[in-house]
Amino acid sequence: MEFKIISNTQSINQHNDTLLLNTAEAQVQVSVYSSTVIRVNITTQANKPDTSFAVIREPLPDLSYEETLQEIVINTTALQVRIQKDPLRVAFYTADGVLLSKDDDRFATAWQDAKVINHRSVQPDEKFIGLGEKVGNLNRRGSAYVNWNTDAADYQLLTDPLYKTFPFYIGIHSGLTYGLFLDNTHRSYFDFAASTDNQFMWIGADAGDLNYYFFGAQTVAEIIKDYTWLTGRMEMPPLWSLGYQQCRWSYMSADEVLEIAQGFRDRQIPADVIYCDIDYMQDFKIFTWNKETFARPKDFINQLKDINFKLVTIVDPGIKVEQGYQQYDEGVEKGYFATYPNGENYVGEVWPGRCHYPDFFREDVREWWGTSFNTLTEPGVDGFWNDMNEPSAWNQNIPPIVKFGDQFMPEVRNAYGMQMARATYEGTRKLLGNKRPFVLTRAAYSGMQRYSAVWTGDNAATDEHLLLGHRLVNSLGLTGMAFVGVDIGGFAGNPSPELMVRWNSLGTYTPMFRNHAMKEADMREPWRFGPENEAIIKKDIEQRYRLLPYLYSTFYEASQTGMPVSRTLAIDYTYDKSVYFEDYQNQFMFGDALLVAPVVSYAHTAKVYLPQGAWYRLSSDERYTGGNTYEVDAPLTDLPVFVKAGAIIPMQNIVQSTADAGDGVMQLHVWQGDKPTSFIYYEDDGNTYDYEHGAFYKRTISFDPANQEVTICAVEGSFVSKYNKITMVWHGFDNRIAIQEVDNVQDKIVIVYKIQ
Ligand code: MIG
Repeated sequence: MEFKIISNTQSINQHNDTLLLNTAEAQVQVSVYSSTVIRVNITTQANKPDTSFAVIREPLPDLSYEETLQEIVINTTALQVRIQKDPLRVAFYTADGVLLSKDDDRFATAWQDAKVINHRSVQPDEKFIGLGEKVGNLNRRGSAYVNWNTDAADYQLLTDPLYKTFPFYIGIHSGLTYGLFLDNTHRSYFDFAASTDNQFMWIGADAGDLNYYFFGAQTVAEIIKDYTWLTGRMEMPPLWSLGYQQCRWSYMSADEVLEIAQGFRDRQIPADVIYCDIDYMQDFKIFTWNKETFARPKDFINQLKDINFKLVTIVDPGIKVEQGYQQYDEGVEKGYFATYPNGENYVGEVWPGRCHYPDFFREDVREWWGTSFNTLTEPGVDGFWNDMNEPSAWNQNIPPIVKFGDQFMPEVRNAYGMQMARATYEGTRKLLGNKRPFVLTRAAYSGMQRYSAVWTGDNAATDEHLLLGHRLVNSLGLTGMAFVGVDIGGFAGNPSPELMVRWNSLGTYTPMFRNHAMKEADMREPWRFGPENEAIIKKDIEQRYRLLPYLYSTFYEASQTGMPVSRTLAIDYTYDKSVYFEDYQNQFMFGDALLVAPVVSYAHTAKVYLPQGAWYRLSSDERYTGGNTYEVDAPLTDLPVFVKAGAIIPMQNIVQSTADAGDGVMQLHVWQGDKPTSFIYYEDDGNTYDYEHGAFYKRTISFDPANQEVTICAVEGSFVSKYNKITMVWHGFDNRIAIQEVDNVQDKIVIVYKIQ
């Protein structure tokens, strides 16, 4: 095996925005994207085209550096990049010279044949968070992971890899933060000092460049903001996709879909979305409808629309090998499929039998795929679920000689699912005109948030999966994915009624709230668990609908700053050791104001850690002093949820779906606190892209404890709010709780409430 470590700098040049340092082994290319974002690309193929699936920004046009005998220094207002010349070593410091992160002095960047490995020094108190959909603890120190998108059916608590690749982590030490994104789609490796020698950590990839972006902002939130500036942010999701979603593998006929949807309306359990899993198709042929069981798709979707349900249908990448099937014929004729090196189309087996795999890396193939959705959009499907796009071939290996265009499968596998979901998004967006499509994907790569929501694949109906699932949601949030769901109830197996109730109550506080079960599982709808449990499930779904104005505004924040909706406490309480303890690591903030403590189904009390500040139990307004742990009641009827003192939370009355106009009253809840707070309320039509042209309604609401005042600032945007009245609901303002109402919610004026 050939082994090399990067050695002395032989030449230093500047090419436009990039500093080029040559050693005998490689070229080191350094460019500055912003004062807090630096790219370092260590490449052995300096002349190959520079492309990325993730990055949507360019470096700053000019770069300046200082050179001394020993080193090269690039200064930004926030950072110092110090590159030692002999041997070449890269280090990042704050502007005032405090070390953030650097190469391991001995091994730095090294190669074993094509494999590139970067060894980095580790600080004694250093913690690591991130990497997206990865099992294990919030603090990843001591764990090692591989990125290789995998159909991880039956995954367990320590299974790695799973479906997605987000090679981005955040390091925390000495009261400092930094982030590192390794933009390389080959199989990649992250070892967070998991080796017995814990003096260093290493990251690497089977081949390709050591192409990384270093983030030096000094809060986790700012690092996420920079990472999503670099890789893009989500658009506003359709409002209906934030409602309750009912899925199953599969509702077997149009009649059954309608019956289930009607079941929600009959029982007055709010819901917005129902799904068709693979059995709606004819012989699992993508873009077809089963001729018998889904004979008249338009009729049945219209019936769903009449009762305010949206339909989401699944698509897999595998195109059935069958002459006369449109997508097969077109794909073969145009050469749209992945091939062997001799030009034959690769064949893998999945649901339809023998299949070809579209080459989603090509623009013409993505366009073709996108237009194929007309058989779904034309009858009225609104959401598009992308499964099996790791890609899966019954979980068998795809031979490494399979090619997507010029590239072999191992080079780009980790981005295949992303390109499929991108094709789905771009195509359906065109087909739907001005309406927002909802796209959901299982496989993903960094930047996925620009096109699609994700869910965490085939979990199981166990308490351990409930806890792990929410950690996955929170960790995905650190890597730009705000719109995330897990199969509520657990995909495989049958939840006990207690687990179903408990998991559903956590679903209320999960960015995407979808109940899903596998084929062999018992029916999973809210009314399958007896009347008492149904009542609790209904109440928790109703709570989701009450919170929608808050949730939608929180998604707006995600679209503007990349801040996730479900936030590990490590974002706001980065240096509080307790948030990393195994007992508390599952807790999270749902938006800015609500702290949620997931609880297993068999426990009826919970040990909860409340970070510093004051907190109120949402269900009782009982006040708690933060910086402490508490043993709190956690009956199945009342998941422990706490409100941060000073919080401002807009709510609404219970509606049966997001299409329901409601009573026109916004309930603006404010909890007493001793620090000034504010909340950006955001609303638009929830359905179209008109918000991009000013048709939104935005107001900053602030609470001033010194003057005991709540101010609702003037409206920005041209959209007319659906609420014609605001009701103030005060919490913790002893004896002064009074409900006040105001009618002029549309006015472009400042409303001030004097409390008392
Ligand atoms: O081979 O479409 O993760 O959500 O229900 C299984 C059937 C294929 C896996 C997905 C799951 C979906 C199922 N799919």
